[in-house]
Amino acid sequence: MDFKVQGLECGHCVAAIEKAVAKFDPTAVVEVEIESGTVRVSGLITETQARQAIQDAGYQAELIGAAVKAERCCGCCA
Ligand SMILES: [Cu+2]
Repeated sequence: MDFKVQGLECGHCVAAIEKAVAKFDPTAVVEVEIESGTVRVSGLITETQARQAIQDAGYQAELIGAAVKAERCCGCCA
């Protein structure tokens, strides 16, 4: 799953997020793209846990898939 995360600036931010995610799932793979502010989390960790982990590290996380889905809706279910 991919998250849009605000405030990512350097390797320390990445390390903080990796550490927080590892608390929930030590085998999870975290890929961070600082320039776009994207964090990809793969593993057994759930979306709720991953979001919680990123927030525990001090960042706001928004699931990208969900946002795209909402934007693409025709409006019938708004
Ligand atoms: Cu940083």
